[in-house]
Amino acid sequence: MASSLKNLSEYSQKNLSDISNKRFAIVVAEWNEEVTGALLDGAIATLTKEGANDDHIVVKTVPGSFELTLGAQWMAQDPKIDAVICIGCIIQGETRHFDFISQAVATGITDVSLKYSKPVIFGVLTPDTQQQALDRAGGKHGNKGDEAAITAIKMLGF
Ligand code: DLZ
Repeated sequence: MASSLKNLSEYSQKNLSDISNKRFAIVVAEWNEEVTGALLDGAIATLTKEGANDDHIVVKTVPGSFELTLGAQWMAQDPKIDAVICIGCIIQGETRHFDFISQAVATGITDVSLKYSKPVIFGVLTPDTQQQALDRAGGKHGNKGDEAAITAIKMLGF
């Protein structure tokens, strides 16, 4: 009966779970550093605001988004790490690099998450232009690094 159905909001977490004992790894791509650096700042600020201990956040860089998957795997295989956040920015170019890298990273991150049965968050922007990326890295559309951090916290409270 429609009247007995709950609204989705009744199932979702009312408050984010306690993360003071959780350990996070953030893997960040150096390509498009202006964007990924801002996303990283957003992710760290949000984790800290939500109660993560500074000492429980480890940050590692990789050269480009293509390398995020292996970096995520190296972090996820550490039993002390509870969640991994991958941050990258792949800008649509004139070559097919964009398609290959985006597809590989999305699939790779999913595989790592399932392999280690822990949240591995896809904090990767795939905009057409650098301006669109900046708009989502602390600009007019907010900071997707914040959202990646919130996603990790929500998954830890599953
Ligand atoms: C090669 C390349 C290109 C063309 N564009 C991007 C990009 O927009 N964003 C990004 O994170 N990385 C890019 N890369 C680098 C690849 O991710 C990777 O580092 C190299 O192909 C070496 O494996």
